[in-house]
Amino acid sequence: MAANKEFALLCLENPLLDIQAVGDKALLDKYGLKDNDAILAEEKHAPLYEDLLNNYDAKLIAGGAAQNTARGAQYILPPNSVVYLGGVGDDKYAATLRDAVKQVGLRVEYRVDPKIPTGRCGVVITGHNRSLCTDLGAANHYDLEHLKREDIWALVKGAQFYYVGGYHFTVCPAAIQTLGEEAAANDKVFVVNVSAPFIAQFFKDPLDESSKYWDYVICNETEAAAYAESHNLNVAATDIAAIAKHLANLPKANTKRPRVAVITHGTEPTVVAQQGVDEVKSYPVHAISKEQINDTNGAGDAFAGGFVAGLVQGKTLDEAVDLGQWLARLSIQELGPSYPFPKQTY
Ligand code: 26A
Repeated sequence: MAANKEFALLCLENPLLDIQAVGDKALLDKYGLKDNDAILAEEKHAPLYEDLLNNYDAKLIAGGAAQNTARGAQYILPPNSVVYLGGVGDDKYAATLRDAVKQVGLRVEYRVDPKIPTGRCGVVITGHNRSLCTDLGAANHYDLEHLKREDIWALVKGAQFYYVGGYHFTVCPAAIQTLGEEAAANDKVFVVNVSAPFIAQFFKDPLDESSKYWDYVICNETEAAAYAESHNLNVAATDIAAIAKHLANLPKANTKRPRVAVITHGTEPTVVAQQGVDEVKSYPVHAISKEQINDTNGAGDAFAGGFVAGLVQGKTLDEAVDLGQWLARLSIQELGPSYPFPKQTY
């Protein structure tokens, strides 16, 4: 059944400003970055941001994985469908983010920390790869107190779909658990995106604690492999179908909804497994020529945005996957995790 209430979808994670530039191997090597990865910044990465701005003609673009997804879902859905929560500072970068979300009509309810700057993500583009290096800043201070604040809690209560970006497992697992419990207790839909291999490796415990609440779990092939390894699954790290099946069949709190696991795989077909169903399905992506690709920063977030928008609209699983692939195809033609204007329709 399609949700027709306002702000049916509530998303939570880390609002970041992307400082994105085309780089090269020398730049990656200088900071010890892999060409296609997402990491938390260490001390040695501190000069990266100025380096990108001063020497690589970096652009400032709204980012934060789940905020990109929330913008994507609102891009598709009717006005006032999506609200996004996360922590920012009281600064220029936060103002830039507020401007960017206005363009698609996404409502944001930030926890504003007056003392800590808004988080930023250094994005180094090399070919069709992107390396993400995040200094979380104020995003790291999101807390349960904000989620439980009366006006915010009313939004939580009003929503029927929750989408949590996996990067939030590094910040406030208690908020994630609270949303999971709320979803399971009220038969709402709880969607988690694993978001990065390091979440499956180093934030395994909070990730696993939340797994019983997952109605939908989304990841890509590298996150699936990291999950298989960190959980000692008895399958090859490349056997995406087997990993999808495993994820789909983990124990579940709300037994009224069979879980669905969705694994994207770059230009390879997207793999989908359903709890209790033997057959694993695969769906070809919406291919475009290499020349049409601007960059792949945010491709997975866009997929998730289209997919959850489909869920909110009450579409079938096949249709929701297709909507995800449609939005991903649009996003990779833009600079960074962005969507085309004037708006395209599906
Ligand atoms: C905690 N970390 C590392 C992060 C992120 C992140 N969003 C939230 N938390 N690291 C990178 N990103 C975002 O991922 C998007 C691409 O998928 C970047 O801001 C980028 O927009």
